[in-house]
Amino acid sequence: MIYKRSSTLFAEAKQFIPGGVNSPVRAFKAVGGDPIFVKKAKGAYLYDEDGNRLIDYIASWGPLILGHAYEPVINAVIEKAKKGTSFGMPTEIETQLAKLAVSMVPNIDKIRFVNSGTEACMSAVRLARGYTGKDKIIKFAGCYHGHSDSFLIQAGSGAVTFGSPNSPGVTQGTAKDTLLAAYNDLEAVIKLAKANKGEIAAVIIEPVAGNMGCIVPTDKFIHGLRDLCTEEGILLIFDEVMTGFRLGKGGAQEVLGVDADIVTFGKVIGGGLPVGAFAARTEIMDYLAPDGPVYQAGTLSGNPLAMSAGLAMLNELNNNPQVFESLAKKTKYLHEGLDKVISDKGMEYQINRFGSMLSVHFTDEPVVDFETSAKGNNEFFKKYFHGMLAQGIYLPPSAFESYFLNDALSYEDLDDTIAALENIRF
Ligand code: HOZ
Repeated sequence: MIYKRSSTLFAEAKQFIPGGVNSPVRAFKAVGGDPIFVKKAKGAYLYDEDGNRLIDYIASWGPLILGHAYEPVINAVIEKAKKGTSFGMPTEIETQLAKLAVSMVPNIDKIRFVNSGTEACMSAVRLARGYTGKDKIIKFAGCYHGHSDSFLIQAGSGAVTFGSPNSPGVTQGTAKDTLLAAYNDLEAVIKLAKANKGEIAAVIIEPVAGNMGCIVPTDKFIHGLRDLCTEEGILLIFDEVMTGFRLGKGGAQEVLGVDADIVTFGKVIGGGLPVGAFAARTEIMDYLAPDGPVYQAGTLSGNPLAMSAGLAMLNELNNNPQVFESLAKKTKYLHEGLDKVISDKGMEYQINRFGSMLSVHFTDEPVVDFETSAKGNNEFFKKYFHGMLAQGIYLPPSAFESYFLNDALSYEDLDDTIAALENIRF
């Protein structure tokens, strides 16, 4: 496949946009080469500026769970746009989406819409601090909760891809309130809670991590966190930006059987438009302005186009919950196919999977946290990524990102993907 026009467009973009991209991981720095510029997409396929068709495994990093340009979502947005694109005033559709989301997700009574997952997590932590009257938070190395200051401490995703998990520009003052533990290490969290007794507002976690590859929590860890938070009066925040409305109707809370105190959303809840949200029980949410003292606001929050995409998407998922099973089956099929091919090649590797999230790691050790994820052989990963790309398969361009399958993928697409791997020489 030829990617000439993409390279030309990238060279031009670099003159006017830092690094040529508006989100670092898109720049392909972790895998080398020039990024692909997309012209359009439909169903499971991306069509790039050079006229290539690619089977897509990132689905815009998660939102497009039913495939690209999904008709009910597109039609809802078009109809809404004809009536105006932004008012900065309340609209009925915000309540419709709120009502539906609250009915699908366990343990939440009210939800506030924002524009991105970053905003959702940033606001959730502010709310937790205001509600508890405490300052410190605990996060996990390799978990990514967006790019607000408190979270850029051992952050996953693009931050760690570029070797800057701690960003300049985050003050010592901010950093000192973020305590760090390793994922799946309950003892470490217990120690932090004891050493900082009465000072911790919240523990924030990706309940299934997707920003250091896909990492699954052990039962002991995730249930232990819940118990610890309850005992210590700490709020447990589930960052379900990736997992919400993807692992099941009720997200990771439902699938793992653990109740969080505050839940954040993004991606699927916006159906491919910029939406984030955070939600909790009434007593916590009523701490938010205008009812409570914790301030949070935004001109484009609850934007009608974004709400219409989110509502159409959640309606589809709510009415057809078998989609989650279908996706999990397809992901298992892909996992087993890749597994067989890589093991036949005699390589050291791990494949992690949960629901419709998956990641491939070239290491002999089980990948259970950031440290074990970082041991992956990036030279093999680069060969794998470019070998697949050359055959029209678009994978996340970093070993620290998860695949997000979409239900438009056919078994033939999955077979083509597995066959493509067979052709790669490492
Ligand atoms: N690191 C983001 C996903 N985990 C990438 C988002 C993007 O580049 O669009």
